[in-house]
Amino acid sequence: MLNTINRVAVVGLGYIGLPTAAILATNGIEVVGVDVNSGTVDAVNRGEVPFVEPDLGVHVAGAVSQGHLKATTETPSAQAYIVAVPTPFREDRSADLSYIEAAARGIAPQLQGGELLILESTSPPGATEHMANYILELRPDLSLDGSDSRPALLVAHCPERVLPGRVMIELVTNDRIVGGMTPEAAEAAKELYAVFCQGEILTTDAVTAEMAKLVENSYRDVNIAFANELSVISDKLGIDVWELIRLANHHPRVNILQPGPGVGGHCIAVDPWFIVAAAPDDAQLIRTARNVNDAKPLWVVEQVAAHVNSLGKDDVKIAALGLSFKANIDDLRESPAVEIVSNLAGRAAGHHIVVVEPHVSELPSKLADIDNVTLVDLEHAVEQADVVLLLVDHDVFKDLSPSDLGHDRVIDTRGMWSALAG
Ligand code: SAJ
Repeated sequence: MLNTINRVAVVGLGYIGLPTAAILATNGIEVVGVDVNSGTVDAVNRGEVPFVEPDLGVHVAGAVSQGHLKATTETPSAQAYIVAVPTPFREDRSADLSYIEAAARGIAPQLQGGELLILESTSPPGATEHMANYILELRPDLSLDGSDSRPALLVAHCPERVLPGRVMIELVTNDRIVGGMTPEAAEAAKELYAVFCQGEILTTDAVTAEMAKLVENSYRDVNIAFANELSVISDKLGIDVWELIRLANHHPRVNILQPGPGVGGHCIAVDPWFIVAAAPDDAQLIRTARNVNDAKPLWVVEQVAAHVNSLGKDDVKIAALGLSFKANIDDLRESPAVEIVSNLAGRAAGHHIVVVEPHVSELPSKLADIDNVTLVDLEHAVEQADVVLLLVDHDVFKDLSPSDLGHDRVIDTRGMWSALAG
């Protein structure tokens, strides 16, 4: 059926929507990207990418210059729609589906029946059904199954699983889960993804696909929480946690992840809460893991504050290396590094924090107005720093070494230098 699909609208041109639009377009599909942000739309139409993701720029520039990809703020008519908008959580940690509803309001007037509608946004169980019902309320002349002679829509959930920093590779190579509101919808979505996905495409129902995505990220969150808890225990016991994990991982069935300053990003720190909200009495391990990881930035702040106090100086200079939520990207969303610097600045009011983040040109709003925090380049940061606080293991920091910097002034929250030494 999908051999006939050659025009796709991708709603939401963010970290997932734009790569998906670009890869479809470079595989010959006519793609229209839709975004509420006219700056993003203009950038894409110039063939530019408004954020850092390796190889994405080449794909976007190529697709735009070949005329296969263009962007607009108005949802056009298309044979298939891919919705890739944010699903943040609210204050009470329930999912905010308002962006999905807004996308659905844009799509609904364009529908004639027979279109494929795919929700890619990470969603709580039931969100795809919610989107389908929301559209059918706006368009009671359509249906999901062709009943009462109303033309059918094919609605599916296809969660993305790509790793920021490797998106253009993993879009092609990862296996993919496709959950349909009907088996026909799952098959149709499978055919569309087969245009670029070389991994296995596994079909199921929509709610299982929603849950599979949440479970994958919770699995990782729980395992990172284990590593983070080990780092706190090891510190109490005077053990080097990096060496401990390296040794334990020699066991053939043990593979402990790496402790860090906390878990950031918009996925792993968010998605487990959707499971907790769906089953609050039962999701105990998942909730505890979230709390362990959420507590880690404050633990780092306490460590640095204790170190600063031990120096007995009034104007300590702290060089904080890295702000993004993980290595070699510019994404500062939910970044534990930002939280640590902001908290530390309040705690160490008389001291100065110089921040190095080679992937951004200005401090994020949370730090921009703090007097004792400035963004500087690497050389200026470390040369006179009393404390060198490594928050992100960017490649550009790997040339520094604790022996050059002086071991007694280094706090390495990522174990980067320990890993290089080991
Ligand atoms: N982190 C650690 N220790 C580790 C691994 C990660 O502290 O051993 C931290 C990172 O520094 C970062 C956070 O966890 O702050 C998340 O990083 P990540 O690399 O684990 O994951 P994300 O958020 O970049 O991408 C995840 C991926 N999910 C899984 O690996 C199960 C990706 O495949 C998903 O597509 C993505 O979430 C998403 O969009 O949901």
